[in-house]
Amino acid sequence: QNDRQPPNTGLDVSTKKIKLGVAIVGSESSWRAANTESIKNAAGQDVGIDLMMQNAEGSQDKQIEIIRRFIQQKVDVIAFTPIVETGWEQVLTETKAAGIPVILTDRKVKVEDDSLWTTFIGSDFVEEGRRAARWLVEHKAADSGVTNVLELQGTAGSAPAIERKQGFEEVLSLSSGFRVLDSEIGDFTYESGQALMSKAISLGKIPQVVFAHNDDMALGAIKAIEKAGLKPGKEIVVLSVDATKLAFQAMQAGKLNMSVECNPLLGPQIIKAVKDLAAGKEIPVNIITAEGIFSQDTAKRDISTRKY
Ligand code: GZL
Repeated sequence: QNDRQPPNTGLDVSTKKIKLGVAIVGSESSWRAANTESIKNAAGQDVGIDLMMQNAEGSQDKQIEIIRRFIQQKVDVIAFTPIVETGWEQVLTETKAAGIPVILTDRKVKVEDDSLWTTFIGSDFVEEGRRAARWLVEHKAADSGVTNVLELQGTAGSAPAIERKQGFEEVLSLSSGFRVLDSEIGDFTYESGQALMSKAISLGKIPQVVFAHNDDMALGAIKAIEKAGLKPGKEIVVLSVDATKLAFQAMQAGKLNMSVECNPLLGPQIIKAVKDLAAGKEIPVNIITAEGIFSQDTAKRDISTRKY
């Protein structure tokens, strides 16, 4: 007597797992490591998800290759963080033709046809840039004359770099006491922050303030400032974004003045969106994470509550 198939009730009673393809940006920062871990953990805790995660190691071409492989593997949903904003039309046209919904996590794309992606889960980077500038204007009364700011940008063409710069300069332009003397392009790594800061110092262009687009570049810049015999956080004000544990440690040490929170713990929201999609539910087009700002005076108190 072989097992009888249950009558086909028409309901999808299959226990088929949802095949989720995730194309990770790379391993450029401690924020990224926390973001990747959050996605892995959230997927791993859900028995209904079969996670396939690939790392593009900072290359858009590799990320496109990974997405094409997911299409061949007939995944049910693709979630990825576009390394840069442009160059996605072709591959997203292919995912749409394959009927695979795409969740943008952390960073956005710029495409003509926004039906090529289903939802965005991440932060408001323009507001993060504004918050850094507002803190500066509120906490650092400009010295006599104009206070010069060195801006260390994240990966060229990436949404966080473009939008943090936009927000920072929008607020700074409202105050005559500050100006961005130089804006250099880094790549969110410690090494790029250190190299760009060393270069500015060796050219004799020592700023009163450094605004780094993420903590890893800020920590690299702090290293360069110390190597030049200067005191970061005192002789040179250092501002940053992400508010990782490393930033809290630097703030406790008095070397970093402030970091705007950018929440990497998107895993649970991504998995919920994936399940809702698979269940045919409507999901919001934008899911923006709530964030705050942290500075030296609260770093000691807050560090114990931090999860990344
Ligand atoms: C922002 C994220 C940025 C972080 C960096 O959401 O894309 O990339 O600020 C990370 O630390 O490398």
